[in-house]
Amino acid sequence: MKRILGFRRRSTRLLLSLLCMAAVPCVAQQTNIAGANAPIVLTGADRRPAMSLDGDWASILDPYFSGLFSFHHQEKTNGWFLNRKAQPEDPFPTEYDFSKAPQLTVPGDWNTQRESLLFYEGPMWYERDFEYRPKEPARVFLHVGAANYRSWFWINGVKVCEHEGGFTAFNCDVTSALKAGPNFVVAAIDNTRREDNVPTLETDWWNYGGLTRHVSLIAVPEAFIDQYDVHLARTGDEVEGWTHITGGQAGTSVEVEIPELQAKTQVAADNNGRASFHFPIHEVVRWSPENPKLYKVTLRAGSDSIEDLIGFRTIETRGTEILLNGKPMFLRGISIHAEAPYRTGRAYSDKDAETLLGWAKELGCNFVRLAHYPHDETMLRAADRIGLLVWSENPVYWALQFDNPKVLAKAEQQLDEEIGALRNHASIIFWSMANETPNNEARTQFIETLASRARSLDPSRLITAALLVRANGHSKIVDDPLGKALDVIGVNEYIGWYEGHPETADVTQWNIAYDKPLIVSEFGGGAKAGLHGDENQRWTEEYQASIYRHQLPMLNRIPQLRGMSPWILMDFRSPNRVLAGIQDEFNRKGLISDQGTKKMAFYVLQRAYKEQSVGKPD
Ligand code: GCB
Repeated sequence: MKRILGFRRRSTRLLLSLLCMAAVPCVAQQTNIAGANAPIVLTGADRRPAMSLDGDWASILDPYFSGLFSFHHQEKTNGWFLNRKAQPEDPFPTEYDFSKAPQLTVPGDWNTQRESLLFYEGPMWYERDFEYRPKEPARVFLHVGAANYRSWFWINGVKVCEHEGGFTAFNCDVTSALKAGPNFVVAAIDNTRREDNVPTLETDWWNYGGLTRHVSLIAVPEAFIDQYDVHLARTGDEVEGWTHITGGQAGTSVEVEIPELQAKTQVAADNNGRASFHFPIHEVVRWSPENPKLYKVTLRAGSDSIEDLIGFRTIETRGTEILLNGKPMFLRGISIHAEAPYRTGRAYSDKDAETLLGWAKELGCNFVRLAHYPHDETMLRAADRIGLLVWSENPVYWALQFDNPKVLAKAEQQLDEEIGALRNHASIIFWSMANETPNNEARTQFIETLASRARSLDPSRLITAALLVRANGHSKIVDDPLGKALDVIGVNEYIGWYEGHPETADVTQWNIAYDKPLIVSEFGGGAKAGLHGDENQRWTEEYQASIYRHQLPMLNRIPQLRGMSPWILMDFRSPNRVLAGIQDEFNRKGLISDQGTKKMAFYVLQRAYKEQSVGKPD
């Protein structure tokens, strides 16, 4: 039987290679990832004219990944990326057909689009037809806002890239694969959890799979600006930064202009395509949560230009203070997952961002922790616009394989993509390196490597991480050696939920080994919206409110406390949370239910924030 199958497959392959000889696209499809096919980062991708590929895509569920791998697990040359249509004269059966397959909407996770896919983890194929009319000699990139977790892309049967990491945007060069007229794009997305992924096997959130954020085509000239950084220098009297040009020549002139400030400079790119600049600015209105002023900034290089909206502010620490625009401040925050309000699923839209951040504003926040991975750029645009300071986080969560160099490389790649894409958002003040990682040497080295990489990529921001805390009786001890590598220490604690009672906070003392600003980046407890009872009864709104009431005075006894981001704004899906009738696969620590109902604790925190009775008043 095997033999016959083997023969059949070999002859099919032979036939297809003959067919392919006549069709140019088949030639390049064996190119592998990284190297020439590695996707690139485009800063300000959402500010470029784009042709949207959002909408309905055909989808084929492929749990054994037989569309890509042969029965001996070799990558197929005649996989489903060819998008074949069976012909009557074919001597072999074509066992897939995208035109007959059910559809999935992009952007969107597959889990919440079809009931049978709620728990699905594995490969899924996507296909979409589109017309393309080239305008002028240009390079074209397939922009993918995020594809969770691993993804492969083909245009007209030609492989254009592979990518790993579920929460960062990437751009595949599709110039030579596109043709004028009808085209098709095929993607395979695999959200299988693996031990050597970032994040790893265990997380406390839903592993939403698919093309979870916007997809588009972006055309740029032959020589184009791929990345840039424009920010206010810490001296406060000049703008500094750089641009990088791909495909240009040394000496290419780069112009940066802020028309409203009548400020402008011109510099030349060096041999590496990089042009650094700094120029004085006067009477700039500083960006702040109270006045989130954004300026139009235009960058021009050769025939390429991009206009971004950028706020100017400084952020630094002095002793245990966090200074925004030179002034000490207290960060009244809340943690937020990229979980869509009302409809559940992965958040991606302006509306999702405005609802979530609107609630944070209503709560009295000036700060949000966007946990536990980089959020969609729409969130950062909204935070810039609305005026919320942001903690942006990479998915180094819990116990990765810290001694595996391949895992480090994956984390570095995701960090590069996060910073590369998001670095011009005034709202972001912290790059967070990790969440609740185990205290051991391999871990410390791993995260120190990431921290110094983040510092060299972006010296203008502060580095933080959410650490675990040790306990000794009623003392909480913050002495994780990772603290040395951080500018701001984040700590998570669950007094009243995973340990003790809400009142335990009344007798808890804090012992912090670092003379640095401290943020309590998580505390909280679960409550089912609408469940009322005694304040000693778990899962009631009263119990959750009691946790908050006892936490706030305790936090006020920590002299170096400079902010907080309790866990969490809204209930979110997690497969770990199985208690029927209460959790039903949702983490219920939200101050608001997934259907938008505010719980009692929301108002406890809102009052403390509005009255500024927690932390230092402004
Ligand atoms: C934590 C994690 C967070 C969880 C939370 C919880 O410490 O950082 O991801 O969701 O606890 O609810 O247990």
